[in-house]
Formats: sequence, C-alpha cells, structure tokens
Amino acid sequence: MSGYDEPARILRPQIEAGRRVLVISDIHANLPYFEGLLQKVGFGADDVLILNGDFLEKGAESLRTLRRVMAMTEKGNVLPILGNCDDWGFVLREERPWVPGYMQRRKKGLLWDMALELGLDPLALPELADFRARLARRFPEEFSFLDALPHAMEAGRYVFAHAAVYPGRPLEAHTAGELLRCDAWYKLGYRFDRWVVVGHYPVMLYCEDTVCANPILDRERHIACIDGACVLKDDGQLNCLIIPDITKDEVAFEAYDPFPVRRVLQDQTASRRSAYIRWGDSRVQVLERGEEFSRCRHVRTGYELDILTKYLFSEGEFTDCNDCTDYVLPLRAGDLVGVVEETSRGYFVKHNGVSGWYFGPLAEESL
Ligand SMILES: [Mn+2]
Repeated sequence: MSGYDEPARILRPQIEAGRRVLVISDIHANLPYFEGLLQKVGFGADDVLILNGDFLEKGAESLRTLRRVMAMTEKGNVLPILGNCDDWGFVLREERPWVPGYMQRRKKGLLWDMALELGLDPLALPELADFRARLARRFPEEFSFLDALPHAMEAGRYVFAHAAVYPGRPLEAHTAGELLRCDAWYKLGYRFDRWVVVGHYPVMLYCEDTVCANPILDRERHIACIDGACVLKDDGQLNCLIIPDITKDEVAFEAYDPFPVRRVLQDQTASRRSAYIRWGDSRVQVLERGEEFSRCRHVRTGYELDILTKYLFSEGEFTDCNDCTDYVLPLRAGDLVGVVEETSRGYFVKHNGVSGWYFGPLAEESL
C-alpha cells in the first residue's frame, strides 16, 4: 500500500543445517487454526518458524493474531515476512481517505480491532486525522513491528516471499510490490534452481474440476505454493510446509482444519466428471430452487449441478455461489474423512486435502 515501488527489504537469517524449518502462510487472523496447526506439528524452541505473510485481515482476530506473532518473535526462532494484507505501517505516515470505508465494508481487520480497543465505534469514526493520531499514541509498537518486516527471505536452498519471485535477478532487484502481489503466479511457468516458497493465492484456484487444499510441491520447478485458504474457503485448511534441513531439497507438509474426523464404512468410486465452481467464476442460473439443494447451471460452461441452497448469494434467476463441487470422492471402507457438511443426501467431506461427496454411511464416533 505504501512503498510498493521501492526496493524490497531482504532478510538472510542464519539457519543451521538439520534444524527443522516450518513455513506457514496466509493465517488471515484465524487464530484457532494457527494454534491448532502449531500443536499438530509439535512446534517448539528447536524449530524455526517462518510466517510467509498475510497473518492479518479477512479473519476474526487481527489484533490478537498480531500480538501473538509479536510475542513469538521475541525468542528469535519465529521469522515473519510481510504480506500485502499486513502492510498497515503507512497509516501513521500518510493520510489515505479510503481507510474508513475499507474498515466499514469489511467490518473486521486490524484497524477495526484497534478502533474497538480505543473505545471507538468503527462505524462512526472521528475525523481521519484524529483517528490516526489516536492509533499512533496507542499502538506505536504494533505499527513499527509491521513496518520493519522484510518482504522476502533467503536461507540455504530456499527463498521465501508472500506472492511472487522473478527469476534471473537478485531479490534486491525486486520492488516490494512485485514480491507481495501477484495472482496465479505459479501459472507463469517459472522454474528455479533453489526452492521458492509462496502463499497469497489459494492453491485450489489452480485446480480444474476438483478441489484440493494441500500445498502444491513442484519438485521439477522448485516451487511450493502453500496457501490453503483457511479463511476464504469453507473447506480450506492451514498448511505448514516442513523443511527438515534448509541445506537440502526435501520438503513435506502437514495441514490443519477443524472438521470432525469420521470413518468411511463403504467403498465408493469417483465420479467420472465433476466441476469446481470457484470465486471469480461463480455465476450460476438457478433452474430449480429447493430448500436444501438447488439445481443450478454454471453460466460460463453450461454445466448443471446441485448446489446447497445456503451457498447461493441471492434470490434472483442469476446468482453467485460459494465455492462448491459435485465431485464424488473415491473412498475405501476404513478411510478417514473430515466432515464439512452433513446433508439429507450424504456428506460433503475432505479426504487427504481433497473435497467431495460421500453418499455411504459413516461410523458414529468422530475420532
Ligand atoms: Mn496476500
């Protein structure tokens, strides 16, 4: 938002060979997922944790997440990188007239949380100059913390940036804006000698007809895309890239979501065709509106499918919908699935990061 045309700040931390490095991106103020994931991977003082940007905004608890991250950095083994949604340092330096409107549209976010903590009604803010002066008095540490964050990091065989890195030039020859903003960067087809790790763009948006929230680990091109859309997608997850040794190329991952885990009791074969209706391409025509499911036709492709009526945004003939799919998952009796939706027809579940339908019975107990 400010200084995007300026050269990027690059950090080159010393990380010992053989020390486990964890990388989490796009927490987006979702503190329960963050804590859940840290617990699941057993994060501790022996690890290095890199936060690859966008730990703020979109989710419910921006200010609490920021303070959690600030406290974690005090021990020296937690290294945050700036994301485009964390870049609020400008508020104290510059007057941007769009700020109150942004807050009031989103009804959450860092400045929203700060206004509440100042005892202000975010929907009836004082003059912007007055509001900024109050923010400067109350939150100097928070803003200078964000202002000091690097735009990219380099260590061992790895480069970390929130959204993008461009080959053939050093990190210093990038602007801050180039590293922080680029949609669908992975589609540009770059390849690198060292691993480049990015977040920013939900990985499922790279999918065609199915939905998978697991990281994309491209071992040919040395690219890891790890944004599992833990806030933006109902069936999203928070991913953690695991690098056992920063001097080596091996990578693995772990993921957290809160869905109750249950056991599949019947084999099921995958549907031969399916669609993934996603954000940005979600215009549908409602053919028959039902209480629980509605028959819809995807406007761009003509594909027909049943969509949960609660996923539809408006009552009209043409409408938009939440991300959804009609994919029927291939499953074996005994498989474990996370249950996202329980409906009269069957379950919308996740199995190894892939979302889809299961129409058989599940064991009663969640595990
Ligand atoms: Mn982002």
